[in-house]
Formats: sequence, structure tokens, C-alpha cells
Amino acid sequence: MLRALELAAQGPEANANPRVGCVLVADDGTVVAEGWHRGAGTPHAEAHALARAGARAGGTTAYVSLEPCNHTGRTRPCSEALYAAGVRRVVHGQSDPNPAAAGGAAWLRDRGVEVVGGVEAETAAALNRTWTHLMRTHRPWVTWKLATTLDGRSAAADGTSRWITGEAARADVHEQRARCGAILVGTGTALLDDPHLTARRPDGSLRETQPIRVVMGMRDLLPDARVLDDVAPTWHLRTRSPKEVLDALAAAEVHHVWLEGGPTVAAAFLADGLVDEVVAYVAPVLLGRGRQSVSDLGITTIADALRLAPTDITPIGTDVRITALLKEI
Ligand code: AOF
Ligand code: ZN
Repeated sequence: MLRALELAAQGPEANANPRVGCVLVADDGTVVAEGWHRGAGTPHAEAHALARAGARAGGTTAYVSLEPCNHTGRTRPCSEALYAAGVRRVVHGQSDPNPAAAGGAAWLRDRGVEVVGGVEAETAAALNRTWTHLMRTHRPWVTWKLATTLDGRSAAADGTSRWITGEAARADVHEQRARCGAILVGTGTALLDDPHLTARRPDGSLRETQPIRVVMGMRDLLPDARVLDDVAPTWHLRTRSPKEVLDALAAAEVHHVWLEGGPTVAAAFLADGLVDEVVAYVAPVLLGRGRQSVSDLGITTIADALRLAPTDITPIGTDVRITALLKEI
């Protein structure tokens, strides 16, 4: 199962589908074939492993990090494929939280295949944390990214903000953007900063997969705005409602949203309880008067402060990256 999880981790993180790995093992313990899922519209992990094994799949145990699917989605059910290939035993990790696809374990059991579930299930769910969150809550996982000075400013009084954090932290942001399905800002940020909102490598070149660029708000974008070029899809959603934006993204099977501000949009998401995680880059810089990273949250006394649960604190170059969850999960 640990090998299946290792294989799964090779899959694309920003994809609509979860990352899944599969290992077929013979009775004597030898590995017959392995497979992992490369993303929506392509064969599932089990299909890859079965194709490699051919006739040798008969009598094996399949270790799969996710319960085999039982539906015809973009591909045929893995439950049927495993059964047809003569696999005798299935050991799976996470039970499939997608109601449309779940049920493979029961289907196989009904046909006499021995099924053991829940092995390393938490590791598998953690590997697909944002996808699992979408399946359970029907809304994408939202990571709010902010870059701030030591005194909590995200821009100077005149609105300039390039750059607060150093090169290494900015490169890290691009890496993180590439792991998300969408990057979101408000029209205020789009008009003030004219960001490109792409995921780039340190040399400036575009990464292979680009998140959807989403700008929310009622104001028009400038016709020559950098987000309107053709290197990645861009949605301008004319709404101030975070819920509406997340519904639209959930309908597009986006499970991880990277929220980059500005202060009004960040406050709206926080006020609606729709931020799941914060990634803050804190730079050893002082600005004194300047713009804060988030607008009024209606908090007036320390007892009402939003207290987050840090999961990681890492120095990056001369800055520090703090990752924290809004709620215990
Ligand atoms: C598996 N093995 O490798 C994956 C599974 O549209 P489809 O056909 O690609 O189905 C997508 C759903 O199938 C996905 O939401 C999840 O429930 C399951 N993914 N299942 O048996 C795999 N990637
Ligand atoms: Zn499947």
C-alpha cells in the first residue's frame, strides 16, 4: 500500500480527479505490475496496472490507494475490470468519497472477491486532501495566500507592493500556484496590480499546467489587462459573493483555490467562513503606514481574534512561510 501511495503521488495535483496508485502482487509476494492515474479522461490506476499485467493479473492481490470505482465516468468501472482479470483479493486505502463512483468494494465482495478496506486510508485522504474536501462539502478547499511586512502591511500607502518578499518566496508562490486548480483575486487587485496570475518557473517561463485565473467583482477589467492574455483561461465573475464563485468553481471540478486577495475579497471569504488554510509569507520589512492584507473582519476585542492552527513554519530565503488551518480538520 505504501508503494501504491508513492505511485499515486506522481499524479497531477491540480487535476479534477484524485491521485491514485495500484500494485498487483502475486501469491509469492512478487510485484506483477504497477500503475498510477495521470488525470481525468485517462485510464485509472487499476487499468494501467491490469494492462501491464495482462494474463498475469489472475489470482493476484490488488493494492489500491482508493476504493476501486464502480461507475462508468470518463472510463469504465475498475471494479469490473479487476473482477474480469481474475484478481482474487483487493486491499484499498480511502473509501471513495465520490457518491457517483463509490461502491466498488461491495460490488467485488458480492462476487466473492476478498476486499480489505481502510489500509493507510488517512494517508491516502491526506494525499487528496482538497479533492476529498470537495467531494464531502461540495466546495473547493480555499488557501488564502498573503505576503506581508513585519508590521502586517501588504502594500505601501501609495499602493505599491513590488516587492515585499524576496525572490525565493516568490518562486515558492509560483510552485504553489501550479498545484491549484484556480487563482482568485478581486477586481480591485486586478486593476491596481495588473497581475498575470500564471504559474511560472524561476526563469520566467510558464509551467506546464496553468490554473484558471478568476477575477471576481463588478468592475470592468481593462481591455489590455495581463490576465486577459491567452496563456491560461480567465473567468471574470461579476459577483461579490464568495459562495457563488466557489459554486462555479466546484461545478468545473476545481478542488483547490489559491486566493491571492486583495483585502476586500480576503475579508469576504474569511467572514463567510470559506477560507480553509492560510499561507503567509512574512518579510523582514517595515512600512509603517500602508495597506493591510485584509479589511475589517468585525473583530474589536482580542477574545474574538481568529486563532489559526499552524501546520508548517519554514524559512524561505530571508522570509518565513507560515501555513495554518482555520479549523482543525
Ligand atoms: C479508481 N481509480 O485511479 C481513480 C479513481 O471520470 P472518471 O472515469 O475518471 O472517474 C473519476 C472518479 O473515479 C473520481 O471522481 C473518483 O471517484 C474515482 N477515481 N478511481 O478506481 C483511479 N482516479
Ligand atoms: Zn476506476
